[in-house]
Amino acid sequence: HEPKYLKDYRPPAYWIDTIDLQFDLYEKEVIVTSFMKIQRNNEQAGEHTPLVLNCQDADILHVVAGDMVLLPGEYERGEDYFKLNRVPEQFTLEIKNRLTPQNNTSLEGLYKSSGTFCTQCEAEGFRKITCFSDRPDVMSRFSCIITADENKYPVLLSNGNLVKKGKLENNRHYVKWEDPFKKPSYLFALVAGDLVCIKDTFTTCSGREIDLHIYVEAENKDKCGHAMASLKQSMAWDEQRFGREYDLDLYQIVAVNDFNMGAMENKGLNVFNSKYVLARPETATDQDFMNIQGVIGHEYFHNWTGNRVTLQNWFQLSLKEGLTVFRDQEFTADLNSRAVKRISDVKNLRTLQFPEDAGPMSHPVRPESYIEMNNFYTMTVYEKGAEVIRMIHEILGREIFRKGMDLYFHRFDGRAVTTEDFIQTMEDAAGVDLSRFRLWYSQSGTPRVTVRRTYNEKRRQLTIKIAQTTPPDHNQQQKKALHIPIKFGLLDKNGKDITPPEHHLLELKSLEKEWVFDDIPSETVPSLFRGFSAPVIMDTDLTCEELSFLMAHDNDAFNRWDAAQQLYFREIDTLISGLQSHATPTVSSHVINALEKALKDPHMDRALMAKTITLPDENEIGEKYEIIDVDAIHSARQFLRQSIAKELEGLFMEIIDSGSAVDPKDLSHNAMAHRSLVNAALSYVAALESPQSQEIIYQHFISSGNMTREIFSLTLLCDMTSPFTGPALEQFYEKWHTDPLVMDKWFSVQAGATVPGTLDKIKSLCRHPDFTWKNPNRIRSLIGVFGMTNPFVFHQADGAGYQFFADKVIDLDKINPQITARMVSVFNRYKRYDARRRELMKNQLKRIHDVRGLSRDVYEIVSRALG
Ligand code: DPP
Ligand code: ZN
Repeated sequence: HEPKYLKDYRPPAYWIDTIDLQFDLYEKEVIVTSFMKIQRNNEQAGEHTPLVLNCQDADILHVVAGDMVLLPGEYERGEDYFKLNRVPEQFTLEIKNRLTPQNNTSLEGLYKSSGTFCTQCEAEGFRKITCFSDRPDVMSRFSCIITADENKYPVLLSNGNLVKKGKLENNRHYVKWEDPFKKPSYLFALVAGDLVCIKDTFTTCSGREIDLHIYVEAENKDKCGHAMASLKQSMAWDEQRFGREYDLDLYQIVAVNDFNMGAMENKGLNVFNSKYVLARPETATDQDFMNIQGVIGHEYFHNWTGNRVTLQNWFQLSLKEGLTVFRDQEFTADLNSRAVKRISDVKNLRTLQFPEDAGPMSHPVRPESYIEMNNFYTMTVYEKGAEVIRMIHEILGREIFRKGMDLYFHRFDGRAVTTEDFIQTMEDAAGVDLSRFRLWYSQSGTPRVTVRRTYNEKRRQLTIKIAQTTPPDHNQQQKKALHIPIKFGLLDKNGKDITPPEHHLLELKSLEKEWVFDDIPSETVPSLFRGFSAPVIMDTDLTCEELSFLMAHDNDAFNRWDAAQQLYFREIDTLISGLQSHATPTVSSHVINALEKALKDPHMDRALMAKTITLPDENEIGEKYEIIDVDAIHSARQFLRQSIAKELEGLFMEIIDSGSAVDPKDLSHNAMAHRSLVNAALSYVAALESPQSQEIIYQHFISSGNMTREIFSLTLLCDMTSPFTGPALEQFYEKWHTDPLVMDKWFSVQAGATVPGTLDKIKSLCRHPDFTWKNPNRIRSLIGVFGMTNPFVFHQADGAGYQFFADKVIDLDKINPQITARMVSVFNRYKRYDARRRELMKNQLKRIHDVRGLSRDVYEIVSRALG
């Protein structure tokens, strides 16, 4: 398990200009024939440089170089490579090999999902299909012939355009696909199955008509409307916002049930986890609808940021992912509520990326080494990477940023490039110096930014001192000052914005800096990092009164929400200290007052109101502490929730009653916003734990009319000890047991409960006939939810949660290493718990580490955690 290093990158010794593939698909095996035109890269290699191709699991049957048949002794075959010691400057190479996709449970390379053949090649899966230079800087023109039984596999797809098809003997048929665009092997795709096709078209800005095809299993035919509408929205948005037009005449999406990731942007043939395609209001929540729109957009936007301009090597992953996440965030923000989108993204970043960046897996946005590339599809590369792009956007402004993007596409279309190329282009387009800014790509860790004020009454002068520090970690012992953009505002005591126009953006480029503002009235309140303008942890000297004021008056919606969050954190912190010293807890009146004011605000958007009244979750709260006291956090949060519920019950009931006015099938922003507010109110009412409140939730459950209401009320019922819980779970099961995506939710709500007996329940659910270790969505919905989002049960003091989890990790690694590596990361932060839990978790890590034949994926995570 040797690491690869960015510093060792060299351009390839050989180019592969074209590759013509043929796949003969049979029930027991697949025969792959590959015909490549190879050309030496004279800048890197000479006549003595061997040709080395990546090759894993492939059973080689036949090799022809030029017109010579090579016998096994005439080529070298290692565990993961194929080698020819002497080759001419230009030659052709044909390799025939055998695969057994039906035994491939890793879901990487060619595999079968519910009877459909499909591929997943990113990052390094193409080498599991055939021998190739499986690296993104080798770009080739691909063609692909597929032959298969016509009854079992009427649909045969690959990248690009269909150029030929016909019948063969023995009831078989064939197709030939050609992709006119050169691409790296990670963008290759093949699908063969018995699927139905939903068709539509899109006319591009230059008037070309593009065929849009979505392929799904027949029973899902009526669940594709939203995905198709989202695809058309994506195509139109990329034209309007970035001037990018689609390039092929056909865009295909296939939904499969078994998929490790969310979706994959293969050129002209996206393969999707069915979770991000299929939706009807009865089966999918409003959040699912939003996620589908976002992921369809994300994969579509990759056509320019990723496919047309691709990566020089995998260390550059954020070049396409950070940029494409930024683009999909903007897409969602432009089409829906910008503030709601920003709040969800920041919450996600704080709950998942900040901890990653403070733990053993911490790495820069551009990592410097990896053992298994799949482990670096991280929150840091994706979400922090998107924040880095967003900061550039903030510094340059929208128009100059667009100018930079145009130049980037102009310079690098058809090429494999680096994050440095991107930054350089932005500098050139904008005429700015981003030399210090580049540190965001190379330095890991979350900066802490401290803000301190002094006000001189006499001179009416406000001084704001801002300082930054990033804690040292295994990547860098000494951290440098980053270039941090701070969107800024000043509010006078009536809430009027009095920001001097030249100070809407403060740029901190040193360890500390002071800004002095003249002629500022007393009681002026600053608003910092508006819209969360940089991915930092901020520490201010704002009082609770000032936070309540910002919550009511800031003209930045994100900061209004964030002020509420800070108030909750402070309150919970006080409650936790109280619990730890056995004092009688009480909730401060200013929190209740601030909430009441927000709930009575007639102008506030309901979706924002829902976000504002929702308390931070237990993982988010834990993040604030050096040593995480899971029990105290759970109790303090519960206590706060119950106290708010008791004080404001009347208001919550009014909101719940108003919910019946909304059509459950309406997917407009207003309807979704209303439902999210009703759910937030229901959650408070559930906290009352009275027989009446249980009755209200149950009534809500049986009369729901859509999945948003149905699953939320079921979640609340599962989290209480109530006579309604069992019957509700049974009714839900009866109604939905034939729909796998809905069944995932049924598993999740039970895995996330904090009532006594939850761990035993989860153990028995592992033996449920509908549970399977072969389906990533199912594993994530039960084991993933338990490990990642249920800290109270996972960290139960006797270590039974850890033991169970480690047992499952060890078994699952033999089936699907990629998913297992994700799961095992829950142990990464064992040092953040008390001595006893720390020891218990460490023991499980050691136990996993010592398993014979552990995958590279899991080995890398576990050895870093222990290291
Ligand atoms: N399919 C994954 C994504 O789109 C990896 N490229 O992010
Ligand atoms: Zn992506």
